[in-house]
Amino acid sequence: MTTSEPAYLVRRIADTWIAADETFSQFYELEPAKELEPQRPPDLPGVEPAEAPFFLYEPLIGHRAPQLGILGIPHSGGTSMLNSSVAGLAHALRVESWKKVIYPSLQESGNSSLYDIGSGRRLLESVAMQDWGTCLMNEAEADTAVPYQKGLAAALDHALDQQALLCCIGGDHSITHAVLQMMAKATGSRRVLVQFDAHHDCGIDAIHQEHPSHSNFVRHLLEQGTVAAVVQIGLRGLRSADQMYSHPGLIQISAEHMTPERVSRVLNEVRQKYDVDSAYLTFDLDSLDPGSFPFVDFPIAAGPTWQNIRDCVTAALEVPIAYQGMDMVEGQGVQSDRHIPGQYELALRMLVYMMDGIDRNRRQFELSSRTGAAREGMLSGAGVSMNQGIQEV
Ligand SMILES: [Mn+2]
Repeated sequence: MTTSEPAYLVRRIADTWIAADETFSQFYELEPAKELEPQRPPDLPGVEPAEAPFFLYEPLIGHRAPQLGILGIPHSGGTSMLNSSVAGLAHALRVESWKKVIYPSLQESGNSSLYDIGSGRRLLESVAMQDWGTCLMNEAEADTAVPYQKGLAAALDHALDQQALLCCIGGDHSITHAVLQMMAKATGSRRVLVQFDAHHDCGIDAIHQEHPSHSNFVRHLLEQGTVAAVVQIGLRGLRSADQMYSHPGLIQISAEHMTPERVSRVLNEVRQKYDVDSAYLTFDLDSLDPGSFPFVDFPIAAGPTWQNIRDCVTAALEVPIAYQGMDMVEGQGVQSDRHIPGQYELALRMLVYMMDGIDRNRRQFELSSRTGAAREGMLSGAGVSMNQGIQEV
């Protein structure tokens, strides 16, 4: 029989702090200590802290600074759907996440993680994450395109300062345009947008096309040169001729043709051909089949399976390009926090895979950037996998 020891802090009730061992089979009472107090979210102007954070998880003061910040952006001003509830997605996912509690580790800057008992994978184990709260909507700017500008700018600044990645949760898909426009970019840096979506979001509309919206922001990003290339994955459905769009920087992998291998190959080709050195991931929930997740404003049937799309997201994050942030958008809000449809668990599960994957990506670059030579070797060697590059370090 192995001896057990306190591994996770599970509760603070006044001066009684409770810890559990690795398997949650034994519980212990701990002496309160400064380093075991929670790290409070940063005080960001224009951002309201969450009433309770994602997964009820708070890193401890003794842990390292968070390297993945979660930010809600409850904006629906960029959608064409009347009375859309997509501003409520971040809240719905946060409430859903409270059913899957993650506890901070007592030994090191880790946590009790989440298990996907379908795939057998353990997720988020070493991810130093923190819920930063929800952007406040500036009523005075409600008619402008970006009424959440103040909060988003503060969160992006804080992320840059802490060398953390930002995970935004929409809102409609127009938030991706604002995030990419406001996110700092080194001079000469070239970025690729990796987009999971059923639609191409490149719409042309004789009247409204000057305003970036959820259905045309990709065209704006390409024409402004905000991104060097966009790789769209999961597209499907019929379009009329005037709904088609092409651009030298637009690369598409349809739902029928998407596989993890293809995503990997195309992104590696794009990295070389367009000389990109950074990436941003955006996940539109309508890329999931409406049978799996029907709570979107513009569903398109015959989507990929959950396993395929998850494996494609994972493959996209394994490509040796440094991701600088990500978002999830276009899911509807819920009527009542007490009756969240079961499908929201799937949206949350996808978010967890994205967070796990982007943190792996971040760590690969953190490791490799300690020795510039290793990074050079990794980035220039076609066909050299991330793992080989890292082992050389
Ligand atoms: Mn979209």
